[in-house]
Amino acid sequence: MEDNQNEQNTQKNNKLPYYIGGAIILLLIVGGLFFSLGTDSSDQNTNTLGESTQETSENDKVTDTNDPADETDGKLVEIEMQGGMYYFSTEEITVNKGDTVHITLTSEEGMHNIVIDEFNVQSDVVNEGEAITIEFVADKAGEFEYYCSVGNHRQMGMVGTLIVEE
Ligand SMILES: [Cu+2]
Repeated sequence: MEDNQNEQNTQKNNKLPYYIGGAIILLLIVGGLFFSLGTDSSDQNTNTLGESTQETSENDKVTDTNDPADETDGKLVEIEMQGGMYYFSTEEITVNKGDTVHITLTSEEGMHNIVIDEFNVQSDVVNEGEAITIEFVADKAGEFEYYCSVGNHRQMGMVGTLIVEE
C-alpha cells in the first residue's frame, strides 16, 4: 500500500515537470507571440504618435515664430493720396523695412500715375476721379523718390519721398 502510494506519488512527481515544462513552453510561445505583436504595434503606435507629435510641435513652432515676425516685420501700411497738377497730396511717407505698403492714388485733376524705381513699382495711369493702388514690400532701407511719369509732371514737381527705416 505504502509502496503503491509512493509509486503513484513518484509517478505524479515525475510527470509534473513535463506539465510545467509544457505549460512554460506554451506560455513562452503564446507570450512571445503576444509580446512580438504587442511590441510591433506599440512601436508603430509610439512612432506614429511620436512623429505626429513632433510634426505638430514643429508646425506650432513655425507658426509661433512666423506670427510675431509678421506682426513686427511685415505690417501693412495703407496710404491714400491725391494727385493733381502737379503734386501728390502726400509728399513724404515713412514706413519700416519689411512693411507691405499699399498706396492708393486718386486723381483730382489730370492723368497721373505713381512710380518707385527702386521697388520696380509703376502703376497704371489714372484718369481724373479714378483711383489706383500700388502694392510692394519695402524690403530695403533708405530714401526713395516716388514720382508721376506722365508727361513732364515729375519735372514740374510731382514727386514725393518714401523713407524706409531699418
Ligand atoms: Cu502726374
